[in-house]
Amino acid sequence: MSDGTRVMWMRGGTSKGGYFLTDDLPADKGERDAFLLRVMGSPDERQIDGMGGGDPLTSKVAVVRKSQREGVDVDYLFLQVFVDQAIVSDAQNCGNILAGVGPFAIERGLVSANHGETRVTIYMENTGQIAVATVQTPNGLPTYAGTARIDGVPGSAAPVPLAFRDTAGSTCGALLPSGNKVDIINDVPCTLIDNGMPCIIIKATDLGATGYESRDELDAAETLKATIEAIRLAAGERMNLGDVTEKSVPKMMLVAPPRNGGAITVRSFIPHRAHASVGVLAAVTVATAALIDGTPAAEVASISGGSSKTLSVEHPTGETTCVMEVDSQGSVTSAAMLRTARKLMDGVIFA
Ligand code: NQM
Repeated sequence: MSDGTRVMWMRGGTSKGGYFLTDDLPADKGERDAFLLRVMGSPDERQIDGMGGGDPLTSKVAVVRKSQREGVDVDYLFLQVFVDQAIVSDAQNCGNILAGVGPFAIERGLVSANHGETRVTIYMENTGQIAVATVQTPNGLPTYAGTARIDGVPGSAAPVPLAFRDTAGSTCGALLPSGNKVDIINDVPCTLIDNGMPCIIIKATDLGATGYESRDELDAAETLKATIEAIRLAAGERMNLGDVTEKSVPKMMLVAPPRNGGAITVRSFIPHRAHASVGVLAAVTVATAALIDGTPAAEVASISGGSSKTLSVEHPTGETTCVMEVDSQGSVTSAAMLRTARKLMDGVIFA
């Protein structure tokens, strides 16, 4: 029997997964993916023979190493381990798992911490962009206890604010990869957009939904899901993503007017299961669409003026606040969001 492989299991935002050092994983991609499938127990709906929780939001992996890049502390590769298919995908980023990367990097000695708080600059390998996480390090080590609350996670924890810059076209090459604010796909007006996460944004009512459904209601809506998947497959090429049949992007975002004083309501499919809340970069991308006149998102959104805009994105389990900076042309230049993270276990895994 092997001695196992070092891993830390963490909650990052509203997701959960295994955090590995790059050097602790097989260098060969095929071997690495086979190993991670065994770690999570995929493919199997219940992931009974592994650590995954039978949900894409708990079947995630962060691979982290010290960065050789100027001004960057660590490189972070996100891997989505599919639950019921033998697929490990690096085709998307994950802003929730990102919330654990700063604390993990400090815990593993990749970054030396200050007494107080420590800014960790992270190169996100999936999209080639930078995020800055601020980690609470009162005694030169991360603390996970605190008073920050995020919807979708019970209780409170230490804040981990995340700041993003230049995320436009992260995967699709342009903010609006088709060159249009609105495309009609299968007779439905859609915005194809990528400000950190490739998303297709549709008014919920255009698909016969309200946009206020629960996660369970959406997961059970087979006809709606088939309509959404047909649009997704048709849009892949227009988003420069090629055949997206086996990809976890684009994400499908159904929008509606806010009901609780926020800016917009969203129900998302990631892409086949409904999200329990909303992804971080997906929320940033929806908020960006809401700031572009003439899009389905702008039609339902309620947004105040000013160059710094605080957009509360309402989702099935509460809301997520995005702070967006816009320039004089109204284009989004940066985004920030509050997350929290928690170290759950540190040890070795046998796979
Ligand atoms: O959009 C789930 C999550 C995500 C992605 C998914 C995310 C993001 O909530 O940045 O965080 O869309 O598969 O963890």
